[in-house]
Parts: sequence; C-alpha cells; structure tokens
Amino acid sequence: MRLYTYFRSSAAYRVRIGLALKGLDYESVPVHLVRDGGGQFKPDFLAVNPQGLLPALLTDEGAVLTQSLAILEYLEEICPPPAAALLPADPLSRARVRALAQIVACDIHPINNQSVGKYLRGELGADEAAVGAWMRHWMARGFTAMEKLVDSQSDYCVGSHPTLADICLVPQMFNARRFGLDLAPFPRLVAIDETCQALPAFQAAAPASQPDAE
Ligand SMILES: N[C@@H](CCC(=O)N[C@@H](CS)C(=O)NCC(=O)O)C(=O)O
Repeated sequence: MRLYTYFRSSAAYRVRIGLALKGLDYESVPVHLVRDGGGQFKPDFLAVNPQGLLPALLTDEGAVLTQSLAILEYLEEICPPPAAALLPADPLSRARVRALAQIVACDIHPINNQSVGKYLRGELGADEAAVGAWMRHWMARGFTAMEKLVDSQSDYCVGSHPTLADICLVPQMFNARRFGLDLAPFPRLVAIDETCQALPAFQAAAPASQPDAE
C-alpha cells in the first residue's frame, strides 16, 4: 500500500496510526502542503485525489481511497480482529466510539484545517492572533464535550484498547499543542493521549517519526 501523507497532517496521522495498529506495511509518499503553493493542488496529486486533501491510500489492488475515517473503516474490514480492533464489538460502544471520532473529524477538524486558516488570513484579513483564537475556540468546544463523554475509568476513550476515538483524539491533541490551547481543563484527554503515545504504533505514526518531518 502507498499512503499519501504529510508529517503534520492530522488526518494522515490518523491513518498512519491505524496502519501501525494493524501491523500493515506501506510506502509513504510525502505531499508537502505548504511548499511551492502546496503539493495538494498539483495535477499529479489531484489525479490521485480530486479533493486535493490528504490522506489518500493506494491499496494493493490499485484502488485509491480518500477520507481518513473511510480508510480506517476499510482497514478494519480487510484486517478484522484478532488484529487490533479499531471498533469495539458491541453496538453501543461502537456508536460511542464513532461519535467521539466524529467530534474531532466532523466538528473540530474541518473548520480548523489549513485551507480554513488560509481563507481567514487571505480573504477575511485575519492576523495570526485571530487565526490562533479561532483554532483554539473550536478545539476547546469539541474537547469540552469529549472530556465528559470519554470513559471515566478507562485508559482509553472507550474500553481497554485504542479505537477510532483515540486515533482521532491523539492527532487533534498534537494540533491543540501546536496552536497553544490550554489543556488544563481536559485532564482525561491529556491522560488518554499520554497512554496512547506510549504505544509503539502511536510512536511510529507520530509527526516527528515521519520521513518528511521538518
Ligand atoms: N475529512 C478529511 C479531511 C482531510 C484534510 O482536511 N486534510 C488536510 C490535512 S490534515 C489537508 O489536506 N489540507 C490541505 C488543504 O486544506 O489545502 C479526512 O478526514 O481525510
């Protein structure tokens, strides 16, 4: 498999964690999201993903998959338990895991991604302080809900193993630190992040471990 990725892309980071938890080998194809106007807008990448977003996964069969949550569910389906389960077995826990993952992937990340920042700075004339405040506002709102919704006694968001919820949370925590969000109000999320970061799969997927890390 081939993963189109960028070390700092949190959506690609999710897929890197999923691939590592499943023990699947892949080749990294770095696409620089900033340099030269952004590799995501170049014709060779748009031919891979017409949406011009990372990640994209080229499967062993030659199919291109896009959207991190769809890719992660694909990995779960081609590599089901006993390989690391990205979703719990029972329907209620699965729904909780998907809801937590979607707080990050649907409600925080889309209004905080690079193109939104670029629009705020360019079209709306926002300065760096205003852009930072925007990013932190939406992260804090989502994290406030997540802090209440994760298990109160577990090491992970739901249950005793990392799931899609943790896979979405950890890269978002990376973004939160990058934008200087005060994490003191989110002690559960900080503890879950720390537990996950100690696992080899999360370490292998971390931005600093990527071949294109700067
Ligand atoms: N919903 C998409 C989000 C993808 C996305 O926004 N990717 C970002 C990197 S984290 C990107 O490629 N941004 C480039 C841009 O905004 O121009 C997913 O989960 O895969």
